[in-house]
Amino acid sequence: MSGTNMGRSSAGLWMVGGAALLMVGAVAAIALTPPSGGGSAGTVSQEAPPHATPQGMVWVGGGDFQMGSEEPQDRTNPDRLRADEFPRHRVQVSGFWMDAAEVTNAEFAEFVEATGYKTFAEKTPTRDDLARSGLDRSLVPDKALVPNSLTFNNQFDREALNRDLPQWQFQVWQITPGADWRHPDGPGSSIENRMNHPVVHVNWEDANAYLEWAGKRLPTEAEYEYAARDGGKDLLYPWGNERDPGGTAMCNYWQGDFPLDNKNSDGFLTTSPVKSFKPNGLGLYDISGNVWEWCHDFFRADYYSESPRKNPRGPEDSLDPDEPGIIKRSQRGGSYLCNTNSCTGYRTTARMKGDFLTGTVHTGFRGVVDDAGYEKFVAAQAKIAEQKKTK
Ligand SMILES: [Ca+2]
Ligand SMILES: [Ca+2]
Repeated sequence: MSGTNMGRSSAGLWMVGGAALLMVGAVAAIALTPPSGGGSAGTVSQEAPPHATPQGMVWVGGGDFQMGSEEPQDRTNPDRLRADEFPRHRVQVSGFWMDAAEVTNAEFAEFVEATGYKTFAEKTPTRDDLARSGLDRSLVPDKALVPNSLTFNNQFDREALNRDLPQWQFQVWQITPGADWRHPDGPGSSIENRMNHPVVHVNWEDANAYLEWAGKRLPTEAEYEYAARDGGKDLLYPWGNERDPGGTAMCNYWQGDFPLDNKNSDGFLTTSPVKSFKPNGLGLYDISGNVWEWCHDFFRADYYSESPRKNPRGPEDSLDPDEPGIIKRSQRGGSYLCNTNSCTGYRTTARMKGDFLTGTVHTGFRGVVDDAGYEKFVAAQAKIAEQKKTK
């Protein structure tokens, strides 16, 4: 979106007026720090997969790469680089398989049918439920105690929109009772014609529940960035170093002035069917754009200065300077609401964070499997196939 994937628990969302918006804290300023490590891009691996590559997945051979952003020559910062992308540091990633596409509504429906699973957004939360994300339960208003999720408010007040406020993006988001994965835009909407679109309104726990069933897991942030960079290459975007080569949008993002004017030159105002755009060199579709994707890691804006070199799995706890008390997990890749005047999340190095209990209309996920988890994956898939047969 918008610079911040806040949580349902964000105070700004249920308090009216600028004062509430200011309560959520200052936007992280770009404090450009010198890159550490420096040097060239990593070595691209030719490592072969240790087992047959599962259907619908691609092999990402392990290797070594420079994670994060290089300090730009130009301090006007046209790409809206954020302080959490620094310092650039060397990371080694072991090989893994990654879903070629975001998990779709059709795939999520299969999981729900097999297990009866109910997502967080479909259940009536208590104050204690919502407080699990770190929110002071006394701040939860009654109106949040109904099944709900976050949607983009197309009807926002254009006159009142003030983009000089910190976290101004909160002004175009709303808690929508009845919004969930089957009703992406709220009651009355449906996924009937969107079965091949990415599933949305799933929180971090919902994503993990699906992946546990499928014998997969969420990618770490390092795995995600390494894969988006086509195996650790020095790329600003998954397809190269130019955003719109030949004037063509290479992923589903927002063209025009967010949130006032969507020129829609890529043809999709909201989600697109997965695989509507060309994949990157590894065969990964929508690894930028369409919907944000949950990663395994807790989010900490300062993690890159202490990240271990080999297979980093994120910090022990989260710290988002924008909302310090809220427990957040990392997200990657940007969405159909990203543009140069909002978050530029489609860049390979762009990081995002979300309250782990809150799904949104533009957040989904995909799974990965590694060598250590391969047997578990095979067993899970065999169980799914067996259950299908007995139906
Ligand atoms: Ca679009
Ligand atoms: Ca995506």
